[in-house]
Amino acid sequence: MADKVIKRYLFPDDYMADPSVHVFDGKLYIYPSHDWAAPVPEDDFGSQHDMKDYHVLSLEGPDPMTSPVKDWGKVLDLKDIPWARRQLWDCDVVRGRDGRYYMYYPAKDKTDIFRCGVAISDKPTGPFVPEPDPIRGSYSIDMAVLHDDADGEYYMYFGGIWGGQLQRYRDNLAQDCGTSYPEDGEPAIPPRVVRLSHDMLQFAEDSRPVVILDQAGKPLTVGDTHRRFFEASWMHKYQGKYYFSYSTGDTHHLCYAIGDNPYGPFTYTGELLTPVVGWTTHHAIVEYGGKWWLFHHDSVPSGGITRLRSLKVCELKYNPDGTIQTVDGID
Ligand code: FUB
Repeated sequence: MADKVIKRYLFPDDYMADPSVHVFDGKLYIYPSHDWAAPVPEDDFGSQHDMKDYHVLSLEGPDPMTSPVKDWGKVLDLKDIPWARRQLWDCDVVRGRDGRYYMYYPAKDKTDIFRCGVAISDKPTGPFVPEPDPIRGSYSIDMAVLHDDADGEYYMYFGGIWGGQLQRYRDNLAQDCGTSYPEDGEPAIPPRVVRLSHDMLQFAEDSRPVVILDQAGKPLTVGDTHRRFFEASWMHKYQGKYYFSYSTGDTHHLCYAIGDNPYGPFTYTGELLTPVVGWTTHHAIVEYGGKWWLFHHDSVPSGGITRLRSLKVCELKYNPDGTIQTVDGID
């Protein structure tokens, strides 16, 4: 049963989506994708999401439901990234060991393959200076990074099927046939997790599959489209447990699965947010001011146009057993 929860459109001045949200030194920062009315025909690869830059937003007060939101302007531009050709999709930003801020972002390279870039700033508000090359061995989309307080390491979660190109890879190797999906009864294509190198600029190891199990301990299958992973990874910790959350893409649910360590496996636990208006759904979960918040997007303000999405926020509540109360995406 989904709860009707009061929500706020965070930034009516512009179309933004895919929020990643962090609190640095007590202040809340939002790192969204920057939507625009790109004149690109819509397709199943998401070509219509032809974003060209990133902005940073910050919350100028204690309450996400009412405090002003400040736009710090353009902090990274596609034209300044030597290796990238198009489509700056969902990014994330963390504070590194050296106190600088590291942005991880997907973009298609000159051969139209998604890679992960890194850009660095002295401040959480940018501007971010891009590294000249993408991370070696990186692929697919939707990077989200956990700085784990248990061991001090940084773990990146990534991947997305269909337009996100994750189906091209098996065990980190691109397949000759390009695109292939397992049969409906086989285990679903998993997102990936990888520990970052000490200098934050490369992978410290080969990425591993993020396995999502059902309550009986079996991996979710390809045909289980209302629960299996599609895109939009996010990781947060609650009472020592690791909550991996994601979108089911073509069935439009935001779901979560719980594990005991950053690598998983994770057990499917439930739905965070029922489908919103617009094809994509995407989110971040963060604790701020003693409460938990769900940041996400929908396409209501644009009248349902998929490539023009708007940021929203609402409170997220846990039950005493650690499960999350489902939020109604339509209100
Ligand atoms: O914004 C482009 C893509 O749409 C993101 O990478 C996906 O997660 C979906 O929200």
